[in-house]
Amino acid sequence: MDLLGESGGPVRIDGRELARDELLGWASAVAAEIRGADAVAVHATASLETVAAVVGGVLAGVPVVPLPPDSGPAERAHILGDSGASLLLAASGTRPADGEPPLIPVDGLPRNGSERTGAGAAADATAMILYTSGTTGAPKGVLISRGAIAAGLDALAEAWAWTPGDVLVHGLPLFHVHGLVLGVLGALRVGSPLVHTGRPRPEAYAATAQDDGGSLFFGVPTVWSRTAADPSTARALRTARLLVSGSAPLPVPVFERLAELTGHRPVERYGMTETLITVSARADGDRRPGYVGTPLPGVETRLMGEDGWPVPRDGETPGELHVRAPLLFKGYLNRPDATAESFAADGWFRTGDIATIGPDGWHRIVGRASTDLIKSGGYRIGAGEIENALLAHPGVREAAVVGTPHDDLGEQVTAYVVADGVGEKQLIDFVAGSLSVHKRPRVVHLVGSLPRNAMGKVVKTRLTDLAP
Ligand code: MLC
Ligand code: AMP
Repeated sequence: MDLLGESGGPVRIDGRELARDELLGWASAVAAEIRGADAVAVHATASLETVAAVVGGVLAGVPVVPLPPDSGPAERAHILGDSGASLLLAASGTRPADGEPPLIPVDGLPRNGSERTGAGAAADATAMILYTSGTTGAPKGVLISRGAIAAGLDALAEAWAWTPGDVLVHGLPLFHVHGLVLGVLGALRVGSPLVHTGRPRPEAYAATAQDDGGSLFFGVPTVWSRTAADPSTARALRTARLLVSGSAPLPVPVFERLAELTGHRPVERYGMTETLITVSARADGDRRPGYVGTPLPGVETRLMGEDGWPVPRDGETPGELHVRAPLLFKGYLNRPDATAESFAADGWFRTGDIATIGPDGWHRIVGRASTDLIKSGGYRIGAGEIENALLAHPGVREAAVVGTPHDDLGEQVTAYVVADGVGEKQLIDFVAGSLSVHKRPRVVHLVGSLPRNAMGKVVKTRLTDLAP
């Protein structure tokens, strides 16, 4: 099944631009190098090399494993080992560590390959293995099929009236659903030109609106709150067609300020690595602050109570959001236990998010079932992974990690640690030595003991009593 559209505009990443045909010629040369591999890892910097490598995987029908370029050694070794990637695609300067797969220097490949479609691969073939945090342990590999990506992108194109006439602008990381699947494959499937700003800086978005006719803008709430705090930058987005927010809750005051300054009521949408985007406001419809919209075409949702019974769609009673749709993932790689746990007995996917649904079908996300998944700057971060990283320090006896409110990032990673002879800053640096940058605790509280229940389990809701 083909994932890319038949034609389209150029792709610009951080100031370097390629016409679509050149990009596909380059990706086709990548495809020739990797064909037949079980999976390939891509050192996913914000660069044209990353786009050529990922599209090369799509053309060859080889599953792509994007590696966050700042992932620490432990995280990187886990992703490479667990995914079974047999090749590493990166720019020629990159040096694989001992035991890593052999490097294919993407920038050294010719740009004149002739394959353009990758139509030979089946709809249920894995297109991507995206690593994402669970509540405990190391990140899990989410298997996403070509068919799911095609269904998800087509549903979004319809909801957002996204056409080749748009210029898509964003600066999000190229190793998650938001920046990579929607933000790169979306543009290539719909055919709209893409301008990636390197990082999602509001001033760069504003410049693109003015200089390049940017019309469709993607951002996480942190990007939109930084934009709303900078009136002249925000006003430059008046020429846009649609501002889209997702990956974390958009605060109501940010929605309102953005509407006032840009003249656009932002479109909020809700999704997950495992489900792609399932619920969204529409380009031709209402947009309500605090609400994430209605299910996309082909998506069914329901709310389930803790007692296992459906919750009424009265806009007030919260329940766990379940999803059934053609755009769901295939399972977690090497983790049949975790895959089975994430589906209800009747086959619906359990998102772990708590929501309400109104009689008119509008969804509101009100929280998560577990305190152990943190959303900081739109990144999903598992408390357990950080606790394990802290416990690896010889001075640490106990550690508990939670998300606490943060004006700019929504939540920040906050650690409560019982330790001997080690300071807060040393612990933050210690975590940075094994995990990616955004997983470092922002705040470490050294405490005498952790609150525990009669079973000896840490009561995370009482941690903030120790220190806010
Ligand atoms: C960070 N810094 C720290 C620190 N943590 N310094 C000391 N101690 C710590 N604990 C440093 C950073 O390295 C950086 O330095 C500086 O502080 C500012 O960091 P920041 O506050 O994190 O800001 P910034 O780097 O600008 O990042 C904000 C952001 C980023 C919004 C750009 O969080 C981001 O790209 N988020 C997107 C995540 C995303 O794409 N999620 C989608 C998941 S898919 P320096 O020197 O570098 O400036 C998905 C599906 C869906 O969710 O629904 O979409
Ligand atoms: P990730 O796997 O990184 O995509 O994270 C998915 C999680 O992000 C979801 O389970 C939600 O908790 C959260 N999320 C995504 N979009 C939204 C949104 N618009 N509002 C609230 N939470 C969101």
